[in-house]
This record gives sequence, C-alpha cells and structure tokens, in this order.
Amino acid sequence: TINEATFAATSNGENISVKGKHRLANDVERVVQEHLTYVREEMCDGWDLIHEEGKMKVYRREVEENGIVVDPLKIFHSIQGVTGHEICHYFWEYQYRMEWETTLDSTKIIEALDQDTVIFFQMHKRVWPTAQRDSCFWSHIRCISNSEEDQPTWLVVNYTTPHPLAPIKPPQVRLIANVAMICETIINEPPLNPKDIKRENIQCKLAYVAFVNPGGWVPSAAVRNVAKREYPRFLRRFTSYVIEQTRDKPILF
Ligand code: 16C
Repeated sequence: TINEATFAATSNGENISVKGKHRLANDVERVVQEHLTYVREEMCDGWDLIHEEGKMKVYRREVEENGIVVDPLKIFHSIQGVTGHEICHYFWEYQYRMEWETTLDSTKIIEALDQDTVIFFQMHKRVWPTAQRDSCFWSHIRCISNSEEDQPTWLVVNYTTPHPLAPIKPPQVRLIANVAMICETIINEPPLNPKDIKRENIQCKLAYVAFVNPGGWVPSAAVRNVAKREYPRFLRRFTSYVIEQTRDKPILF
C-alpha cells in the first residue's frame, strides 16, 4: 500500500508536503479564495434561471468545451431552522453521505490530509447509455469569521485531484468537479440572551456552486436535462435531511 510519505515523495515538486501543512494545502487555499470571490459576483449576462421552487433559485450558464457540456451552476437557497455550520457539517461528513446522496453507488475516504481535509473516491450512478462516472476529490470544510458581531461563514469545497489509490479504470470515466457549499447564518429578532436563541429564530442562506466536466462526451441535451432535474432534487432532499437530523438537537453555531 502507498502511504502519505511515499506519495509526497513521488509527487511533483510543488505538491511535496511542507512542515505543518499537507501537500495540497496551497491548492485548497487557492480554490477556497476563488469560491469566496466568485460567489459574490453578480448574476448577470449569460446566467439563466432554470428552476425556482420556494426560496430555491437555480441558475445555469451554458458553456461547452470541445463539445462537452461544462455548464457552471449556482443555486441560492434559504433554509429556516438550521445554521450554516449544520448544513456544512452534514454535507462534508462521510458518515451521512449515503443517507442524502441519491446519485452515488458508493463513496469512501482514501486519505485524510488534516482534520478538515479528506480525499474521497466516489462511484456515481450510471446514466444510461453513457459510461459510468467516478470521481476523486479533496473535500475541505472551513469556518471564516467575518466580524465579532456576525455569525461566521461556513464552507465546504470539493475539488478533483488525482490519487495513486484511485487509478482510472476503464470503462469508468473520471469526472472533474469543483463544487462549493457556502453558508451564512442569520439570526432573526435575536433575543437579549444568546442562550435563548431558538431554531425558529435562525435561517441559513446558502449558495451551492458546481463546475462539473463529465470527463468525456455525453449528449448535450441529456446532460442538461439530467442536471436540471437532479440538482434541485439533491438540494431539496439534502436540506430536508439536515432539518430532520437537527430538529431535536441543540443548535450547532
Ligand atoms: O455536491 C454534491 N455531492 C457531493 C458529494 O457527493 C460532491 C459531488 C460532486 C460530483 C457532482 C457531479 C455529479 C455528476 C454525476 C453524474 C451521474 C448523475 C447520476 C444521476 C442519476 C439519476 O460534491 C451533490 C451533487 C448533485 C449531483 C446532481 C447530478 C448532476 C448531474 C450533472 C450532469 C452530469 C451528467 C453526466 C452523465 C454521465
């Protein structure tokens, strides 16, 4: 088996781990910052609102690279009764994944880089008649405090990376993903004593961003139809799952 030390030694120079930091720490930092900038950008030219359901709004920009659909997608939502930390916790943690993910055959952690960063290998459900997709990505969770008064921003980023424990094995096709879940918690009519905050006082404003390249040709119309149906379905199911899981638990700020 290959352990972390041997992998660091066989990687290219910039990925070799430096003291106190794992080998992908710079990559993680760069991608996190890119998402924080990108999520604040205005939704203007080229973005189509493709689905609206209650407070959920799904936007997409149609983009093809060499004939492959790579449409960027952004979803904004607002969920009553949960915090950003709770949303990110259930999205990041391995142990809950198969309870809300309906588009996977399997998921596993193949390496832990630090307390907040792991590498997942996932097998996605096959979409007939295209080849089955798998994915290998680092997954990082982070809390960013904005100011003393405001609730912190929580985020999770999932970003494709190669790994010696996850070689590409045809007929599977490796998809390329860059996904972020970015959450803010709003406290409505805050009681004088923070200890008195109830679930009815809290709301999570969520942004979900996905850049997915299917990694090989798939008929454009099929990808766009599946995406239009599956992303809202995912967010609906995932957010109800978090509401359900946290209902009778103390609030995790
Ligand atoms: O973000 C989500 N899940 C995370 C944890 O699993 C993680 C996943 C990243 C990969 C997202 C790409 C999924 C494409 C899978 C292709 C197979 C779809 C199977 C549909 C079954 C009916 O960040 C939540 C992800 C929610 C995914 C919704 C599905 C989007 C489909 C996009 C169209 C790609 C078509 C490719 C055809 C082979």
